[in-house]
Amino acid sequence: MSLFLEVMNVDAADPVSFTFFTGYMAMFAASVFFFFERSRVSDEWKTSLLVSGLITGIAAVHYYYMRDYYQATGDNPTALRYIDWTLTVPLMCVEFYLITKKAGGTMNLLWKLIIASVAMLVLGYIGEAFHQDDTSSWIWGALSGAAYFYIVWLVVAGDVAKLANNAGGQVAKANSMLAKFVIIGWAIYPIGYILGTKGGLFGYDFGMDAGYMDLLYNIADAINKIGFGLVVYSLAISKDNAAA
Ligand SMILES: *C/C=C(C)/C=C/C=C(C)/C=C/C1=C(C)CCCC1(C)C
Repeated sequence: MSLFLEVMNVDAADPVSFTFFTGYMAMFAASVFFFFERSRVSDEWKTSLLVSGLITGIAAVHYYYMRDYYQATGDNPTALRYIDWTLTVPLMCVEFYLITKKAGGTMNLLWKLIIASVAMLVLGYIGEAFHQDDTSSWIWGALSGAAYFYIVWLVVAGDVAKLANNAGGQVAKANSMLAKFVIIGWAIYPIGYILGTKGGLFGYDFGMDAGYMDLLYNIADAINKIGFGLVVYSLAISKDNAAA
């Protein structure tokens, strides 16, 4: 067992290393699932399942490299992490667009979601990559948080929610599930940011190892990326949407 794990470049006693490895496997398996199931859903949902598989697939590739980076250096693979997010979070916005499209979801709304998510990530990256050791990291975190709350507002009460509620039925249900992921699942990231940043919250040092940031990010990624895909999948196979 331990030899196997050494060969695989995983330290089983280190929860960060371990979750990089299991995260990689989980993302990979989820992609296989979404790609195969794609052929089973009606035409109108095929793009949604493709996007779900791309989200977990892109994450799987990044996890493969992030695990190695962490194992070799013991540091946060910050750049790889943010490249992953900058590709996958806009794709999660595309999922919102696709489920509300029939009820009138516009490209304009999609762009609002994408721009807000990219702003959230760029501001967070600046805080993490350049200010992790100084107190101004909280300013970047707060600016990033403002973009995050704008997304929360869009999906809970703004245009995304309105469109989904107009569509009603399974679409409204799926949107409120996805919104819960955004409110609860996505909130894990700023917690990781605060705990992993020295002097990150109003100058208070939580004294946590930077590795805890990655541990929380890894757990959140698995919940959010696979969870989002599964919500969309259950919408696609729900009775309302059974292939005609
Ligand atoms: C698959 C990856 C996902 C869903 C990543 C989501 C990331 C966030 C919601 C990050 C949010 C942050 C803040 C709200 C403030 C601090 C900086 C961030 C970037 C960690």
